[in-house]
Amino acid sequence: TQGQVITCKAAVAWEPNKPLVIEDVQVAPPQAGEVRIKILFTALCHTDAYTWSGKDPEGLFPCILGHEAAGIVESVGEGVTEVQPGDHVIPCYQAECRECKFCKSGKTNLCGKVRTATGVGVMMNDRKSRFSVNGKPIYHFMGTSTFSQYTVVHDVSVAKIDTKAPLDKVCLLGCGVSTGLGAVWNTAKVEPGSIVAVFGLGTVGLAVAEGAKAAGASRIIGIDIDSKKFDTAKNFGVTEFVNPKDHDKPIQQVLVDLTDGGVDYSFECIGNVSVMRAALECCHKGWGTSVIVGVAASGQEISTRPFQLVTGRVWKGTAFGGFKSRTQVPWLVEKYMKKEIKVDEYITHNLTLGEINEAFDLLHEGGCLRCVLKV
Ligand code: NAD
Ligand code: AHE
Ligand code: ZN
Repeated sequence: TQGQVITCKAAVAWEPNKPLVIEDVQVAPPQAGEVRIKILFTALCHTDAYTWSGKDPEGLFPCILGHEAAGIVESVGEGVTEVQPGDHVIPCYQAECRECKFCKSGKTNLCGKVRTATGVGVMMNDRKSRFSVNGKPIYHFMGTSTFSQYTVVHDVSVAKIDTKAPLDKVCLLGCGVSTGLGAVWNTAKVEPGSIVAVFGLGTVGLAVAEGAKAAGASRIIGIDIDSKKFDTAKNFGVTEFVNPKDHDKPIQQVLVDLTDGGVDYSFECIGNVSVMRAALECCHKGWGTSVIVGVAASGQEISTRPFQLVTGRVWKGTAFGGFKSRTQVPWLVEKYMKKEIKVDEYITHNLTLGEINEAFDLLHEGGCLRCVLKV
């Protein structure tokens, strides 16, 4: 198949909010600096649902969504040296070129090399898509487009992993689990003994709890409006639960009262701007740090009294938990293989690509953390 167009099945989002359609999609061969991957497993993340909803300014239609996956390299374009056909890989929506201003700064995991293309659904080389249906181009998404049996990505967006790692599990390290762990370890740098608050106990929030437990946090307070989340959350390290619906006071006040003045670290893992405010304001005066992980819709803005920051609270955000993707995803896979981090526990459902619309329905129900699709 090398050098040839591949026709395969992919789930195409033709329009916002309209059911995805399994189509025969033509996938062009990889050009210079590109890699074509046979995707074997992909999970769904809340961000896929967000873009599908039409609220993401970077969501262009028609497109192929999906960014939490694992597969095997099918072929590589000219000049690609770091992976070859047969390698097991995880596509990374956050690239790592190791040579741009961002990569060389030592201050961020963001990479600038291909970001201008991935934000508008095309490849960097010719600013065109490698996907088409009957000659009509279909946009890429987040530089990954994993809801397809084959996808083409930039070589700077491919993490090569241990061939012994189970792809139906480690696909989760392509987004949600890594993001939550990294938010704690890289962005907040939580110290032993800290009091931590986690807003939203989906996969990302539970991974924050897991990371906080590993970092030695003394109290991990989970906040969710769905009390059913609390039982599972215990297994990920959450030590106390608060349901805002059980209180008349604002949730930030409830937490300040519970913690003798506020938490050391808080994490917003929902994407709700009023919760982001509460997460900042429940932090301890003088040092409390709040990390925004959730993605809020276009047009939404955060606010608080500047006095909150003047008096020492710190507001931060994180993309992919601050992990350098190509370098550290293989390391996260190794940690999983050594049973140092959980992954299997986040998988509540397994379906096939053909059942993707049911999988999205599940994502909106409380009982689903991650649903892994066999592609
Ligand atoms: P999820 O939907 O599984 O989890 C969200 C949780 O928040 C649910 O348990 C829900 O009951 C709870 N919730 C909703 N409204 C609430 C409220 N007002 N107060 C308290 N709890 C509330 O989502 P997820 O897959 O875990 O993703 C969480 C967020 O993180 C999403 O916005 C996603 O887009 C974003 N995300 C960001 C990054 C990043 O790199 N920054 C990476 C992955 C995901
Ligand atoms: N396109 C959206 C923003 C989306 C967003 O913030 N994405 C996160 C990853 S979410 C993964 O589930 C991210 O890493 N952002 C940094 C980046 O470079 O995209 C919008 O609102 O425009
Ligand atoms: Zn995601």
